[in-house]
Amino acid sequence: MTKTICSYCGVGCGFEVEGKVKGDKTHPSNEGLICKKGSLEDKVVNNRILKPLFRENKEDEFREISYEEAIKIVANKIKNTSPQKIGFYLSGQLLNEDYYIANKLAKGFIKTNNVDTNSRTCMASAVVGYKKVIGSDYVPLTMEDALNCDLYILAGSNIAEAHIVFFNRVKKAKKKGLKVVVIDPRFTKTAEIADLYIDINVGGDIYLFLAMQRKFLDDGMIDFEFLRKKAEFSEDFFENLRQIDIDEYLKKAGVSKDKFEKLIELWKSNQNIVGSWTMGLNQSSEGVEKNIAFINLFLLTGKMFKNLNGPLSLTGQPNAMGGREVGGLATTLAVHLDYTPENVKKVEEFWGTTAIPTKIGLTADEMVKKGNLECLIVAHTDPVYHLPNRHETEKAFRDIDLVVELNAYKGSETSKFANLIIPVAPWGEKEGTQTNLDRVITLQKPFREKQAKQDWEVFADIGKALGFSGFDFSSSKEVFNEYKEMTRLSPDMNIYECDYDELENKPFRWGKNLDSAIGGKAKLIWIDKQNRSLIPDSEYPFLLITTRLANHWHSMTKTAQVIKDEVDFVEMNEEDMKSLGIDEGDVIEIVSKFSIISLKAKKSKIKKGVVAIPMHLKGINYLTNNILDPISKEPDYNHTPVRINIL
Ligand SMILES: Nc1nc2c(c(=O)[nH]1)N[C@H]1C(S)=C(S)[C@@H](COP(=O)(O)OP(=O)(O)OC[C@H]3O[C@@H](n4cnc5c(=O)[nH]c(N)nc54)[C@H](O)[C@@H]3O)O[C@H]1N2
Ligand SMILES: Nc1nc2c(c(=O)[nH]1)N[C@H]1C(S)=C(S)[C@@H](COP(=O)(O)OP(=O)(O)OC[C@H]3O[C@@H](n4cnc5c(=O)[nH]c(N)nc54)[C@H](O)[C@@H]3O)O[C@H]1N2
Ligand code: SF4
Ligand SMILES: [Mo]
Repeated sequence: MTKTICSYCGVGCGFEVEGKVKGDKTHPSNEGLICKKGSLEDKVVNNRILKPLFRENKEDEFREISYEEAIKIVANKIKNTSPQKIGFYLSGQLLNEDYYIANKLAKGFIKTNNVDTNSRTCMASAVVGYKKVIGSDYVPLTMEDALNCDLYILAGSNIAEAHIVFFNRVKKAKKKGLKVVVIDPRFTKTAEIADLYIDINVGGDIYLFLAMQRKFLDDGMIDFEFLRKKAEFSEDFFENLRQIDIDEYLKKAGVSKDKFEKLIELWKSNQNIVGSWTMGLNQSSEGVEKNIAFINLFLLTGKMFKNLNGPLSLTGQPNAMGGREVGGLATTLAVHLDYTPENVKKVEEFWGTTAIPTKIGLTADEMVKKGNLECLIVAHTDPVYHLPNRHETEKAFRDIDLVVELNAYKGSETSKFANLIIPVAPWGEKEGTQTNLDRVITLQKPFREKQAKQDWEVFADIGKALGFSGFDFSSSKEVFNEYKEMTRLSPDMNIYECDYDELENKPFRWGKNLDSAIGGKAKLIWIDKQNRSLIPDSEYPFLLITTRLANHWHSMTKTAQVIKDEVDFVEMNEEDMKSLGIDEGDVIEIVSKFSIISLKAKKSKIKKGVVAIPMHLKGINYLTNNILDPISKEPDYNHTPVRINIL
């Protein structure tokens, strides 16, 4: 029997593999539970890439080359390209060891700061929100806090499909009295278990959160004693709040007075309150503001920095937290250290290098579309599929001289634009560590023969081919041990205390003293509604949002091999369908300013005027707009005006 961890979502369920995959009863994240796609993960074996493939020009056919030749091609290109023209596009699905070596190679030795990850499209708004309010991006709460509090509020988060095992634990906690509120423009499977469902307008969140804050002020719910002790704030905040007209803001939020009163009553009558959010808040042109406005609800009422209270952002990918910790985002240097002259010096000393870039680099979408890159290395992610406004993405990829893809499976959208594809070992064959959404590090162990090198080995081979020292590792454990030593450079990360060999049986939650560390001071920041998104008009009267399904994982390179659930449909409000004369199953065209897609119509309890398409559809981002949040640079995936054409 091999103990390992699921490589899909951020819940990070522990597995036992022996003939089949079972949930590990001793693992703190899942206590033996497992979801369908997790239980089928060991059945994903087809469609592997086993030989490096190369083509000089993107129009040519690929030809097989040797691994040594592949590494030589990358090393030669890097040698002959200025560092600013080289980019690394990483992933919240890489293991800590993969991330660590990629980051060390890129920032420390090739000396490019153009290192970013698909987490930019996912968690970046939460990262910035936390940093602005509590000064660091540590995610202070755990799933246990949510399960044991009195009231759990989920805004823009459909855990029934996206964090399934956690959802099942929430359902159990409900039997013991936990109350649940769901704020979502769709009546989701999560909403089905809610005590209160708030059918918010798409993009209406800040209006609702401000109306709540004004009501907190009117009803004497603000904990000024707590604020004076724990927060920096100015009186202007409350002056601004007094200008908010609750009725007007509720109308703009699309929320009825009755539901609003019920929500306030729940807030008043419950002692311990936890709030979570995912893409419904993050993926927005005002993602950072949505995050701060939500966190402010907890700060204002003193429901922060104490057990069972506060904002718990739910990370989506299995190791997006690890990526944030290692330093995979363009906005951090390494081990949660920002780009300051002192930090650069510390990191240079640790890695035994000099002249590390001193400024943050380009973020994901910018790197691809505005970076004028000559060489881009993509690992464990499919940016051609997942970046917004795909026509622009494709053009940018065509213009990059050498696109290198590290993948384990065939058929990614990025592979269509790659010059070189290097095979790697996937889950089941590779080894290393993963940090789940509440800071638990678990070992991912192999249980099959390895058919290719794993991601970090490829990065290390590139480093060695370039003549750099510091890339001679013989195992994932050696890499982890160097990384864990590096965490001593951070004031709060105590990952150096954990033991690689013990991780197999004893997952390690880092940051046990963190709650007090970040319980220092918060900033109460005034936020008002922004208007940066595209607005529906008579030509494009509907708003498109894009959402997840329980049994598929993103572009489905793995899940489509074992699960046949359909993804080619568009959810619509029943009344909208009726007034347009559309029946369930009719094929209709969804047209945005950027493209057209034909899909089957499906009835849904979704807000009128909103349509939803599964983000798993490979061509989904031909439709989406290219607006980014100005600070987090996270795309506005959930706000594209569209019209419906009946065929
Ligand atoms: N099965 C499965 N699970 C996954 C994944 C997967 O691919 N498949 N991916 C993982 C990853 S990487 C992530 S990031 C997470 C994402 O997890 P979630 O964010 O929970 O999933 P989504 O379905 O993308 O979006 C969440 C909800 O936001 C709502 N929403 C849209 N616009 C708004 C808005 O303006 N306001 C509010 N309040 N709500 C809005 C949508 O209706 C949707 O129900 O899932 C993770 N888990
Ligand atoms: N419209 C719209 N777009 C979105 C979103 C949305 O909600 N709506 N969500 C955004 C979010 S939150 C996310 S996280 C992204 C996800 O988007 P992606 O990260 O692009 O999606 P995946 O399908 O998970 O891509 C993972 C790739 O890694 C490959 N792979 C599997 N195992 C290994 C391995 O061990 N090593 C390597 N090197 N490769 C491997 C897979 O075959 C696959 O090609 O999409 C973003 N884009
Ligand atoms: S809930 Fe997430 S981590 Fe757990 S088995 Fe399912 S996909 Fe894997
Ligand atoms: Mo994500």
